Amino acid sequence: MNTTTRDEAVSVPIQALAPRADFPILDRLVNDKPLVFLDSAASAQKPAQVLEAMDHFARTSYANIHRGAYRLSEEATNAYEMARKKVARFINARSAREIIFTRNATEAINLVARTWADEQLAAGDVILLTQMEHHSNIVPWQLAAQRRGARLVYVPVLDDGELDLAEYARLLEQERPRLVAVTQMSNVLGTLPPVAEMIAQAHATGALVLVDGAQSVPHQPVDVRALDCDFLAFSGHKMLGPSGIGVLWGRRDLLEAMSPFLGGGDMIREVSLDSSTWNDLPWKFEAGTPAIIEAVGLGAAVDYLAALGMENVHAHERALTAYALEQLAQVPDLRVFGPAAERRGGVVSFTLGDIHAHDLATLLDREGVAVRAGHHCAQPLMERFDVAATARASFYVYNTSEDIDVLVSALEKARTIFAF
Ligand code: 7TS
Repeated sequence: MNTTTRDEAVSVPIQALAPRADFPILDRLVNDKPLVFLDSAASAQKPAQVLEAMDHFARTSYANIHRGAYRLSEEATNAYEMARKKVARFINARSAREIIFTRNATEAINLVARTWADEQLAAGDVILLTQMEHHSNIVPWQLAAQRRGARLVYVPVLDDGELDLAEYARLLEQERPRLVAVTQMSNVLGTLPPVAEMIAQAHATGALVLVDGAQSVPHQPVDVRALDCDFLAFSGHKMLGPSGIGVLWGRRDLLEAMSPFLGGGDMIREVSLDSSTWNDLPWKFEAGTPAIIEAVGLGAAVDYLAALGMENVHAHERALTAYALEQLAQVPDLRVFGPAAERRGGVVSFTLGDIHAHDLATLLDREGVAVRAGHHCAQPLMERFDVAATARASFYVYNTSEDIDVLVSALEKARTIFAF
């Protein structure tokens, strides 16, 4: 147990992992205070390298893709497909054909729910979820279950914020689910469920596994071959890339067997008035003009993260989280949710006395500190912990221990304003 006091800890500050100068927005003031951005779990800030890659592409090579023989279209197509290759390498996919660009993680999960689930599930089949899922990994399955007459079963969350893994094993045996859909990191608790083991267990009972990587892919090495998952969903905007682009990775045989999600241009091979045939992977799932500029930005974000090293990103956030938990423990009346530092990613949810989380976030904003407040799109988890809302600080490559010091001072100020 680290017994460093706050003053001692400040003497060995944790520097940002990425050069802060790469992130122009971090220079701005908010309410006349320097911005302290602690909401990267909602969406991350963008380095100049990403902004410049998109700007350069739009200024020099932009055209619609897969559209014929002229030079610009060819350059744009190459740039778009190069981004796909970078993403494939980033998660160690066997082939770029397994990478489907979507709008975000939410759309990636909906794609699987609308195609694989609608085609494969029969009445009475079970989808196994967990109580810590984001609404994006609950609602699409509710809709699919309604369409197919399937049932949803949830793995409970323990008081310490961990999944009840004994119950998981029991539910696999008892319910024999067709699909397990689980987050690799809770966006509220920071919990890192042992997904590799969970996937092996699920496969042993014949279930497929979709991993919600929205909070994991941006923050730790994720290798789809080592994990041996069947689907992985994540969003560009949480990993230093632009909004408007996300990824579904899927096992090639599964993707080949699935029907298209949306119909339209680019996803077809041939269209007659009565019927159509489908394009090859991955284009079968990319109807219409995709997020071309954003794909280039995502490719640049992947380059940026790969250069930092995902092991380093993870270690940096673990250090910040350990420091934050230590410091927050010294704020009276502050309740932190979730596991110990060594068992979580860079997310800390908390309440302070009975101050409403939104009021707390507003007070913190006055000090320039941006945190998210609310149910974090995880209402079942809020209910599990019997709270309406929490405030949440989350960390990324540009955060420092000084950011956490500012947060803690702002929380102390909030306490005095509410005069506990
Ligand atoms: N899954 C998890 C675990 C998430 O945290 C989020 C977004 C999503 C899926 C959906 O991602 P999207 O890009 O499709 O919206 N989480 C949050 C959050 O915690 N605060 O804002 C968005």
